[in-house]
Amino acid sequence: MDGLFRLDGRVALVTGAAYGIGFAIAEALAEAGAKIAFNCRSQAHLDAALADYKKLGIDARGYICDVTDEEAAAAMVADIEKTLGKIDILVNNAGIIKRIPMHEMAAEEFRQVVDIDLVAPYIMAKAVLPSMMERGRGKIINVCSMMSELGRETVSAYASAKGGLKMLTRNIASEYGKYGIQCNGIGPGYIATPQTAPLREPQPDGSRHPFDAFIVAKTPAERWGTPDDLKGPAVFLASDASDFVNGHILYVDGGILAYIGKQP
Ligand code: NAP
Ligand code: GCO
Repeated sequence: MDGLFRLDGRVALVTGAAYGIGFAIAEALAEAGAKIAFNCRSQAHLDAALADYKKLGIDARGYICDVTDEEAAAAMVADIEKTLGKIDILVNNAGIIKRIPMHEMAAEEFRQVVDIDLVAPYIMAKAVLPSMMERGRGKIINVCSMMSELGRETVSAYASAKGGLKMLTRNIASEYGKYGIQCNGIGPGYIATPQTAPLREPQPDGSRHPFDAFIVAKTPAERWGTPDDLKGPAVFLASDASDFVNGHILYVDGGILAYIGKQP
């Protein structure tokens, strides 16, 4: 069984893995034996991340690359292929959110979220697919969201992008399954990272942020998730253990999507 989940010698690119969920996923793939490449947008984040990977004994190759920039993404993929080898595993993790009521949101803000959270996974997948098709194997993992299924106030662009990402996942699976490529999604629940920090900030009187209390009550596990909660699911979807799993979204949400919410 152990071998089924091993990734020895495989090359993995995890986008936006300077910190947060992407970092934990990259750490897990490295622990399973993969060679790691990652990117982010700023030199400061890149330097801090390289130091963090080094502390864990992971020799990660880092790039400054905005995933919305098709040329830069292609150049990064070409460099990874030259230095580490052809990419076996792509994790489309980089993402942003803007919490703005839709009627107050500028079209440009909406577009920026869709560009990073939906168009960029298409750009990245397009960059790695030809070599995966040639070799007859490959794993693409798209980081989706509760908002791939649910709506909520202020996150119209994010929900539109993550709902679209769920369908891009199914479409890649449909179009490229015949080449031995699997494309699946991970749908994290509410995970404690910089992205969700504003939703957990204690109130001036020291009490819990109301959204924090709401999420704990809405989650059967009665807690926020941690980036480490995504490690096992990521290794599963990156490994031979999931070779006949395709077009699936694996929700890792402590049960949120199964639950109507705490009864009064
Ligand atoms: P985070 O803490 O904000 O980290 C985001 C990462 O993405 C950073 O490394 C950031 O680095 C990078 N990034 C953002 N835009 C980028 C771009 N255009 N090009 C390249 N890198 C970019 O977010 P997170 O909470 O770990 O979330 C990671 C993914 O999981 C996102 O797709 C998010 O939507 C999704 N997700 C999060 C949660 C949650 O509860 N936290 C739940 C469900 C889904 P730089 O700042 O240096 O660019
Ligand atoms: C929000 C949150 C969410 C989470 C996550 C849920 O404001 O509702 O940030 O969108 O980050 O994507 O799965």
